[in-house]
Amino acid sequence: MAVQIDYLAPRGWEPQNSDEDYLIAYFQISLKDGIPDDKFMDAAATVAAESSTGTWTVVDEGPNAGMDNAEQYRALVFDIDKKNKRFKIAYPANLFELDNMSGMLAGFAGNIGGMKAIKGMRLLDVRFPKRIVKAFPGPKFGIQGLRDLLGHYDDMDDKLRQKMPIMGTVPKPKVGRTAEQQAALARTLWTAGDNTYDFIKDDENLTSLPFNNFYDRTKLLLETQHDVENTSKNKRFTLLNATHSNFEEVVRRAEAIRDGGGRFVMLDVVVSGFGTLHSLRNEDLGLAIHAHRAMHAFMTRHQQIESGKDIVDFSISMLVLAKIYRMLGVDSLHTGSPKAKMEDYGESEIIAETISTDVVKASEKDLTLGQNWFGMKESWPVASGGLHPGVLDKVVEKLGPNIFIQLGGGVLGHPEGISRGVEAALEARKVIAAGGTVKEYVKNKPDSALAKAVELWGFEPRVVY
Ligand code: RUB
Ligand code: CA
Repeated sequence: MAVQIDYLAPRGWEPQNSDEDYLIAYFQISLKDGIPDDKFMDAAATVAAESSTGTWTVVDEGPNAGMDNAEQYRALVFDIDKKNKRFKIAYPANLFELDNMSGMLAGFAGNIGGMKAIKGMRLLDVRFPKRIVKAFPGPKFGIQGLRDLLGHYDDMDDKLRQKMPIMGTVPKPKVGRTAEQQAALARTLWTAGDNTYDFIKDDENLTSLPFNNFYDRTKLLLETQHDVENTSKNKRFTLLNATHSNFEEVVRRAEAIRDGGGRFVMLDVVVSGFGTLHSLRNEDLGLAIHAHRAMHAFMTRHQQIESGKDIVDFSISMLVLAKIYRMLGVDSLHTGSPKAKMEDYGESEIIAETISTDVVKASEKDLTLGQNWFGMKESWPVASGGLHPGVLDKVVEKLGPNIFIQLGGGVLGHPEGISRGVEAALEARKVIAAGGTVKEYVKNKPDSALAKAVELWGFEPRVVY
């Protein structure tokens, strides 16, 4: 781990004007068995070296070696927490090509994952400086923009409207329906209850299949959407999955959505890659972008983060990915729902806050450096996975009203059928907006669709194993 430039900041050093001049990354590492703890500082310095201007050994320092720039643009380790083996690294912003996410990631989240002296490493968070935030497009619509697109609740006063999440369903079985059957389901969802259900969304593995072709589905669903809109006050969203490994086909699909009068294109952003998302956003087709995040767990999942023990795997937090996706321009992003996954330490709350507000404070408890977005539009957090009407007040309490709530099984599995499932979800939404609780409501209305949902599923989310 010999390095000739000093990558450790002097004791007590903090970056000045950090949001102007530095990208800050926050790491936790553990050392390989057999490597003594006093090598921790060397390991941290090597992370900074390898991810900025250095390498693992002393190299030629001759007149053409670029040592001056290497010194000037080097990253510095600071704020070291030896107990938890956490540290921060300050990268001078100009070490990076400001509008190139792939290039940046190859630095601060690149080769360092292969360091042999390290047993586990997690990139906990990254705080992007103003000039990098400003170099990216961000979401096209943001919180208010999507509410406007829906023309939602025109007859209600604005206050009530701001208290209501946007609600919709992913068909289950996740693959099975033909395009015609999916359009029929959309009509059922949109016309149930008081006709205010907002969206239907493709599931991640429904792309263009022999029995459910993307272009047929797009045409039929958007026709159904427009038909329903003609007879009700509210606009609707159809989140059509344009994901394809060929970017030209992604654009063709997005154009078909635009030409059919759609408002949203869905992209599975992890499997598609950062470049595809950035480029799709730059096509600026007038569509909002919905981000599903299948495969993220292969990057973000970890063990023992809070236990005080050594971490044993290599990962990048969902918080980091979520910040990147906001910068690249998603209008809505799956961010998890409280308690619905096996591990839960409040991560979905901090991620939701981070993508949907302008200034997020740093917090040691949440393992976040915070973020100033300098006016970039917000992305809507999508709470999904194991949700049902009985739990919605808790979800809104934790995540706030500016969220998408996706209920797949939690609507389609209602004991009295799909329409009653929608009714139950809409009842829950109204109760919450009025400041009530689901518990109270079902006590007073034991025959309501919501009460029947609660009889089956209770008041807690279903843990998705
Ligand atoms: C949920 C569903 C979504 C997952 C994705 O269905 O199909 O794909 O929520 O996971 P259901 P995440 O409502 O029946 O559980 O939201 O964590 O990315
Ligand atoms: Ca799914």
